Amino acid sequence: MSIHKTAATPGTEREHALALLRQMLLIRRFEEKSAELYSAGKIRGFLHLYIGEEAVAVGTMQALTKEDAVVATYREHGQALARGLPAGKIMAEMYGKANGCSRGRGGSMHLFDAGRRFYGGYAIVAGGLPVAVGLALADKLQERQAVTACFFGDGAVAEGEFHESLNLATLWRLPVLFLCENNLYGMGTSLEQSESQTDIHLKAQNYNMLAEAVDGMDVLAVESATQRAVAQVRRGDGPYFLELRTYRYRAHSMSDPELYRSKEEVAQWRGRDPISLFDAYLRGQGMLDDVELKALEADVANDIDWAVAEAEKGEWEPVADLERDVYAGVAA
Ligand SMILES: Cc1ncc(C[n+]2csc(CCOP(=O)(O)OP(=O)(O)O)c2C)c(N)n1
Ligand SMILES: [Mg+2]
Repeated sequence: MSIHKTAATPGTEREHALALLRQMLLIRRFEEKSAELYSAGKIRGFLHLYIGEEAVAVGTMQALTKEDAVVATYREHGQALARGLPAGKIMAEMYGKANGCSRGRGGSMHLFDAGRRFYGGYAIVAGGLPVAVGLALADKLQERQAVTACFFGDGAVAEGEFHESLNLATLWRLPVLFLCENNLYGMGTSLEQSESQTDIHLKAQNYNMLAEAVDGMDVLAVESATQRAVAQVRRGDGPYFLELRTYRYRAHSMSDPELYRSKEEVAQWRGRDPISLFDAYLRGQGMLDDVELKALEADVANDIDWAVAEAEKGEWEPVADLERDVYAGVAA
């Protein structure tokens, strides 16, 4: 592990490191609260938690600027928070309130914020990849110096859109950063049961792009690999692919009895919890102590309280707006 300062979090090395820790804690506490609110019936529909994968969203996002675009999946609270969407707008969205980032029409799986170039939130597995390729094509044609970062799971590899998107991105030398969150499972199916080649970055290399695997539990490893990859993409020679090896500690969604993996396996990965790992590293460097951690946790808890208050006080969209954004008419 070594700390790199970036434009996203300027300041001293220690300030940068604490900002990374704070972002990971914010995601973790936000999601723990979301699970609680889901059980209380405040959040409905689907809810897919990112707990265990925080280092991926936080580490990658450090290498992006506000001109860059982001496309994510239905497990995207972490990316949205790390991109800077206000926690209150995300929570209000999950409540289905009109002050949510998608006006309460998208819910947990469809967070969106065009102003921050955060283009979803896709419920369809691999659905975001062609969108990312299209965004990058538009940026290239309009000569904007932007990179499109596209997150997707290991499950997306089985979809035709994955292969079509990688192929076109190389062929047209598009500025896409493909970020595969390999958490070893697509719902209840393990990668080993579904793929003949489980080293996913090797598949990407077949499309003639630079690709590598990264320890997705180590926020600093993720950050430095992404910085290298983004620098390469910005050179204009085409896409780059990172396979981020990670693990989700919670079930696939809120209605999953988790019969497909052993408690021992989960415990083993919990031993490499990205937050605990980074906490231990920072203490070893003399950059963190109990007092500092307590202050960070209190600060994050304030943000979560504020987010829930925003969602609680938000209004429901009026019934009169029911047909707003509905484009199809009834045939005469
Ligand atoms: C095209 C399509 N097929 C099936 C589904 C049902 N489905 C929802 S999540 C999921 C698993 C995806 O796993 P992965 O891409 O590894 O992401 P993870 O949930 O592990 O983050 C599946 C099959 C879907 N949403 N879209
Ligand atoms: Mg997966």
